Amino acid sequence: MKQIPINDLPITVQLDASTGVFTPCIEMENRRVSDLSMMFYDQAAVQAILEGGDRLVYDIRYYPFITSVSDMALGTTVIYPGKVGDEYHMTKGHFHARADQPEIYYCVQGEGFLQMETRAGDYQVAAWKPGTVTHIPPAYAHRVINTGSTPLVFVASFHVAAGHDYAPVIARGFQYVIVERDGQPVAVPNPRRGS
Ligand code: M6P
Ligand code: ZN
Repeated sequence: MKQIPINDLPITVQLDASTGVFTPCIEMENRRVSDLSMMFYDQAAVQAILEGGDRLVYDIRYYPFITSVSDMALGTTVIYPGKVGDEYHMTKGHFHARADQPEIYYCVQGEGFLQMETRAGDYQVAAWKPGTVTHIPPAYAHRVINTGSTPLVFVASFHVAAGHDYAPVIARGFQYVIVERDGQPVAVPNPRRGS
């Protein structure tokens, strides 16, 4: 994240829940299929998309609230509808680099799932629709999947120091992948985990 000046005064931003855009915003990132190339299980489908010129999967917006005492951040993510092979568009997913840091995710638009998994293998999933709020305990990796036909928008609240650890998710993924079968989202065992 950028270096943000300390501000001990209250800050208010205005969110458009249909787009995830809030104003003012400090930082924005785009994530494309190329950024998630290791995350989707169907590597042939990934290559076919990349040969055709890549594709936007989601946007992230951040506002780190830096005070002289402690630093919360606001994030919004909009995951555009689509699939790579039969696997729905999703975030990369991450553990927090700091093992004592939880996070709150709040779905404001769209439908999908939040997958959560500990390093020891406890797997949990929450079905999401607008208004669903999930507390993600510190030890759980977290990934959001958009299984709908419209953008999925969620709000995140976390401590700036939490950090992102993507390595275990790149290496193994989550226990299940969410794929389309007969027009419906279903969870199937992740082929990358082996049997
Ligand atoms: C939320 C927060 C961010 C995170 C983003 C996308 O906005 O959890 O910290 O970066 O979602 O998730 P990921 O980094 O896993 O792609
Ligand atoms: Zn997080």
